[in-house]
Amino acid sequence: MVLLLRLLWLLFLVAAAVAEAEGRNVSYDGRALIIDGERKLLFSGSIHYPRSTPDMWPSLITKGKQGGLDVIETYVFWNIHEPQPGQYDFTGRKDLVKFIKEIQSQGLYACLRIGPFIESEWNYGGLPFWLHDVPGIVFRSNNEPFKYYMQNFTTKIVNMMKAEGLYASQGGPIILSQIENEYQNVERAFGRKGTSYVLWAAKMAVGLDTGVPWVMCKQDDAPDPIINTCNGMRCGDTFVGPNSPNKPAMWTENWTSFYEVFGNDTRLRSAEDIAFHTALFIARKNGTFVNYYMYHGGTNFGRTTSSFVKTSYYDEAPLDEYGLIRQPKWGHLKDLHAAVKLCSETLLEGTQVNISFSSPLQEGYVFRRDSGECAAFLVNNDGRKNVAVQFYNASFQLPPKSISILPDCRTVAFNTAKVNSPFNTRTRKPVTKFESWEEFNEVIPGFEDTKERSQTLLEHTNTTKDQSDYLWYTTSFESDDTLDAESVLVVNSLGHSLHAFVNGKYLGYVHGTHENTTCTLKKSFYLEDGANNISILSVMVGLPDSGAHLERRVSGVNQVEIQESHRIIKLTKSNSWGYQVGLLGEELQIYDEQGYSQISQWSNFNSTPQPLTWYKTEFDAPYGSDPLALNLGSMRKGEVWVNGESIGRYWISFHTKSGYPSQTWYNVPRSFLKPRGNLLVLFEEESGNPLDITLDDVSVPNDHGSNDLNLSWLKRSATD
Ligand SMILES: *[C@@H]1O[C@H](CO)[C@@H](O)[C@H](O)[C@H]1NC(C)=O
Ligand SMILES: *[C@@H]1O[C@H](CO)[C@@H](O)[C@H](O)[C@H]1NC(C)=O
Ligand SMILES: *[C@@H]1O[C@H](CO)[C@@H](O)[C@H](O)[C@H]1NC(C)=O
Ligand SMILES: *[C@@H]1O[C@H](CO)[C@@H](O)[C@H](O)[C@H]1NC(C)=O
Ligand SMILES: *[C@@H]1O[C@H](CO)[C@@H](O)[C@H](O)[C@H]1NC(C)=O
Ligand SMILES: *[C@@H]1O[C@H](CO)[C@@H](O)[C@H](O)[C@H]1NC(C)=O
Ligand SMILES: *[C@@H]1O[C@H](CO)[C@@H](O)[C@H](O)[C@H]1NC(C)=O
Ligand SMILES: *[C@@H]1O[C@H](CO)[C@@H](O)[C@H](O)[C@H]1NC(C)=O
Ligand SMILES: *[C@@H]1O[C@H](CO)[C@@H](O)[C@H](O)[C@H]1NC(C)=O
Ligand SMILES: *[C@@H]1O[C@H](CO)[C@@H](O)[C@H](O)[C@H]1NC(C)=O
Ligand SMILES: *[C@H]1O[C@H](CO)[C@@H](O)[C@H](O)[C@H]1NC(C)=O
Repeated sequence: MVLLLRLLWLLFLVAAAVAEAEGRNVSYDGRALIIDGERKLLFSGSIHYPRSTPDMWPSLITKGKQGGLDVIETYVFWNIHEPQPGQYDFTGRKDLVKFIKEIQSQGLYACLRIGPFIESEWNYGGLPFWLHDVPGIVFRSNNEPFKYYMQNFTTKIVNMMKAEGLYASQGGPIILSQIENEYQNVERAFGRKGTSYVLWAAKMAVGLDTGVPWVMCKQDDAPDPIINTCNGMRCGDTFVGPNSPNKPAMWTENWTSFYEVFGNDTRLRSAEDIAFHTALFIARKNGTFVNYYMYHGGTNFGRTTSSFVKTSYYDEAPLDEYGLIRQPKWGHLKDLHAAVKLCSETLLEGTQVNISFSSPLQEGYVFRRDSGECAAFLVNNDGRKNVAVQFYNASFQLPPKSISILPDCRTVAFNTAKVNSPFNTRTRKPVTKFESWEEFNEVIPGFEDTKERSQTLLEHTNTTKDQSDYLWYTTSFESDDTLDAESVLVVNSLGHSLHAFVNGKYLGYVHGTHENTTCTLKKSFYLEDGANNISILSVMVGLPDSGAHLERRVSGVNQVEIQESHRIIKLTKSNSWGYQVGLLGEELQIYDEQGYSQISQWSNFNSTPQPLTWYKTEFDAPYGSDPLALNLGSMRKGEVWVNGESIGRYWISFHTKSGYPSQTWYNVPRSFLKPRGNLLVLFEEESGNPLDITLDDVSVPNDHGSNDLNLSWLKRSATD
């Protein structure tokens, strides 16, 4: 008997395991995604795997799940996975499979936005730079070379997911995939080739046979069976809707904040505003899928940002840069999700009746099922006035610009403007001060020191191949002229910044902005008799990521002249130019253990900072497990490495309109550290002073707790 029971139990386990491994049926109709025959109303959050560290992934996903997410969304970042054609890298922060498996192990769904053009404030929009040099290539158009590489990579990713059984059709978590990205924004630039490219991309993707639906975001004419989805701030207002009655209304990017660039102040999007538009999208547009972009932004490590984008990414999201819960945003959205979920069966299976009130500024959306269940969304679009509305014989007060959610058409479970979650405040306190620094001054190359030569000024990115932010332009010219006259050196760059030296002397520095990358340096100097030497360091702050024809973008120095009282000497065409890609320190990799010891010229830093200087120090890991950040408030512009890993570019000297640096603190993941003797290296372009740098502990009180809205009473009455 016992044996028989055991046998039966064993059989049951085997059957359960088979059922587990068996695929789910993911499809859709005009109302929602359908998983195994059931319509779903899904909340999704963007968390990008390379913008955090693998040790953070489990807790980020857990906090998303606790916040009421059903789905985790990520892009796939082509240029970190295929740095050279056919050479792939899926290790460490690039371990896409591990990330998707973590989502699966926590019982959530995944949405894989392959692109492979992704924009995403990511270097070159995610495209590998080597594509630029493929003969005859035109990006994102009906162009054979581009289509070849796009199909090659997309296939690689799909096959990788299939091999690991990660599509829902195979029993895995991936319920949706995306091909291309906001293509409609640029489509017109390609004429008929744009239209045919969309058709090709759709056919190619569908042909990969993932067994789950594909979406195209911001592509109103997405070909069947691909679902067109909305991106933006206000899809409840702006979305024209699915392009077929058989497709559901989905919002793939609901921006929780804004991406930020160096030189700009932080723009905040309030929890109330996010909740309002999410509820409006669900009520007014029949929305059944909302993805928050970003739910966790994280850090743009190394040189991964696009032009001028800050190292910290969407720090204002529900989970901040360090993965700490940001209140009240996280809690308010969690409450919204709970309230909407109480309505979800009524929304998904019921029919909609609209109610009108005496003023058009108020709207009512009522969903009813034949079985009697009823859910209502009462909307007040008036941004200033509190309004009372009569609804089903009761009176409801609606605060300005708010939506009340009534899962039973009688009781208000949630109002988007009433925040129950407590506010929290992030604190940072210094835990490590660096007592001593060593410095190494970058060598300023002259024309004679360079190997690469050209009669003309070369385009910056085509010369560096994005192996470095830095490109030296050097030249030398004879002065046969009257001396002692003041001359003016004029250097124009198409982007992004430059430093100029004449005869070994530093003349100065200029930079452009995210909106206008062009910059011009004008500085006076005295010509020497005989050979005069000019060295210009052109600097980029990430490649562009948006717009048509990324392959044609140009930057770097495009004009150099010397203006004297009676004439102008143009050095642009007539002179021979010498080039050096990157810095000496980069070539020697002096930011890592092996590299820095190769430099014998390290000297103790006292107190007079010079431009273009490397600094290094060592430190022990602070106790505890709180996140850590470097306070670089005393520095100006450059890049930082910890134990050989770049934690990103910093830029303190580019102040915002209100007079502050855009970003003062820079994330140092604990997983980059060892207990003792960590190597910290900075390359400083201007003349920041490292003596005031501190390593700070970052925390928020009560990271895990939130005052949950107790909706258990409603759960009962809604199903009564
Ligand atoms: C999947 O589900 C859809 C909708 O419920 C249904 O039409 C379709 O036949 C199902 N496919 C399979 C293979 O079961
Ligand atoms: C992609 O291209 C590489 C060569 O770079 C080739 O080895 C591989 O088979 C191609 N993969 C696909 C899926 O076409
Ligand atoms: C940065 O600020 C400028 C000037 O205020 C503004 O025009 C621009 O849109 C902002 N850029 C971003 C990316 O926020
Ligand atoms: C939402 O769905 C209902 C059917 O339940 C339909 O009557 C209504 O027109 C839809 N609204 C929109 C904006 O598509
Ligand atoms: C309700 O209102 C929405 C938006 O105003 C409209 O698109 C929809 O068709 C209306 N639904 C019904 C059933 O009247
Ligand atoms: C509202 O009140 C009227 C009169 O008392 C009643 O006939 C009607 O059924 C009520 N409506 C609802 C939705 O309760
Ligand atoms: C880019 O550089 C290559 C040499 O590396 C050259 O052949 C090509 O013409 C350059 N392209 C552009 C657009 O400047
Ligand atoms: C310019 O560079 C050449 C070669 O390195 C050097 O001989 C010369 O003295 C330099 N001129 C000045 C004015 O520094
Ligand atoms: C961009 O900046 C440059 C140099 O500062 C200036 O000459 C140019 O007019 C600006 N362009 C625009 C479109 O503002
Ligand atoms: C929520 O409220 C119900 C009664 O309304 C109570 O039984 C339950 O303990 C509460 N839950 C929490 C977590 O406070
Ligand atoms: C995303 O949600 C926010 C509020 O949460 C809302 O303001 C915004 O309009 C939404 N985005 C879109 C595209 O609707």
